[in-house]
Amino acid sequence: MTNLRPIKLTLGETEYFKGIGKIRFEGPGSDHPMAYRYYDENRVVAGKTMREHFKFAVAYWHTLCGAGSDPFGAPTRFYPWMQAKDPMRQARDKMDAAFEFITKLGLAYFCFHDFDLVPEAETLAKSERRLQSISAYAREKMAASGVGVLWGTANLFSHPRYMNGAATNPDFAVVAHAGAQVKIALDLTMALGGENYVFWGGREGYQSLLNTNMKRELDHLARFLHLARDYARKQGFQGEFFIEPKPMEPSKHQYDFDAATVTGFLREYGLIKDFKLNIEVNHATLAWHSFPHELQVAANAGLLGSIDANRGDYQNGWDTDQFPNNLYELTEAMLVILEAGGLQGGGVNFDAKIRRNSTDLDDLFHAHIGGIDVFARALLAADAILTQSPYRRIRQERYISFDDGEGLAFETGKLRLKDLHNIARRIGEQPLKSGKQEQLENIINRHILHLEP
Ligand code: XLS
Ligand code: NI
Ligand code: NI
Repeated sequence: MTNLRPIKLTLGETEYFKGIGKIRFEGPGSDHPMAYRYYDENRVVAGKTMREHFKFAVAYWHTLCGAGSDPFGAPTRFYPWMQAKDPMRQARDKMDAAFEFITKLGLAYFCFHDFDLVPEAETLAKSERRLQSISAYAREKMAASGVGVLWGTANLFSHPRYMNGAATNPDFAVVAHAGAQVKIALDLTMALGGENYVFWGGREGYQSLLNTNMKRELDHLARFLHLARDYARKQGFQGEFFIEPKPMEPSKHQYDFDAATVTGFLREYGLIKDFKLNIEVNHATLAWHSFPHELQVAANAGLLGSIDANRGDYQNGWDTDQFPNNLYELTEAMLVILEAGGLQGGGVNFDAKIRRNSTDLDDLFHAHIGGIDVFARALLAADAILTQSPYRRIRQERYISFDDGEGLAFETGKLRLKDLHNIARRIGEQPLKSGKQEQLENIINRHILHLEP
């Protein structure tokens, strides 16, 4: 399922981003800062349009709600859509700004947490009414603009009640509250025709093993995911469920540590058929993996569902969520995505925030345009590498000894350990074979610098 409806510029009562029109593709030669140089949504690459490859989404939390505060300082951005005193008025203003922003970028999707859309109220019942009211408003804006929901999720980490976790909280009352919130968020996602639903286990983990029964908490997490899946499927939800791995922050240790850990968890608890992975760049690097590594692990298991695009910082060890700008790294990532046959159900969500001292309205545009263009360039480069360079052949040739004869017999399970012993004695020490890493690195460099105009 891909939203291919035409995207129409959709303003509310106020135009928030005055002076910025619809961002258009102008080609690599353009000097216009508010234009795409590489992202041409209708251009077909490797059998699909760029729009279909990426399914770019704006992250409501960072882009519409992020005001620049950090643990050391107050907000630095006072966006006009954050000013209304009445919470529902403010929610509608924010949504007007969201649709203006998304449609000016010409994108077809957004992603949200329940309480990005409205502020959480004092009671669950009141929060639910607020969400129903904004849902009706969102549906109007979506119908007018053609924009859809890539995925929805529930914020199970900000409220103090979740300080010891949500589904893995040692207190059942909190688990029940989390369940209620997920039910409401699933209802909302379905009401908005959301294509997928995400679980990021922000505080599903521990601060100290001394007070933690890890096995019991993991059992609860699995039980909780089973309940959520059963409920949504019963309501007719056909989209994908994604787990978003992250090793730590805010917990010292997060149970969904990385792609391999989550894959093992899903297998152990019988969830592998209904859940896939949402791989985030900066979470991969926090786990001491590269982004392509995490993508490849997900792809190996058939679980490459979606990605959260951002980047970390080479010197800082935390989730800085900067906008992507590294063409070399993204080209390696696009190689994995293309060879895996693309993302299953998901797309590219900009889970990225502008820096605290980026305080102009147009900074949001520069950030997204840059991120979108670097993905488009990476796609073009990766496609060229796969189709016009010796990249595939070099890698394939490293494994040529398994293509026939005894290597093939090993691969297909026809040899015993004793056979390996006999074979090794017979063939003796063989010449060394180069891994050709530098040659392959040069191929990437050549193709990222050598794009046709
Ligand atoms: C935080 C996560 C979060 C999820 C959605 O690090 O990336 O933003 O994507 O809950
Ligand atoms: Ni994320
Ligand atoms: Ni993150």
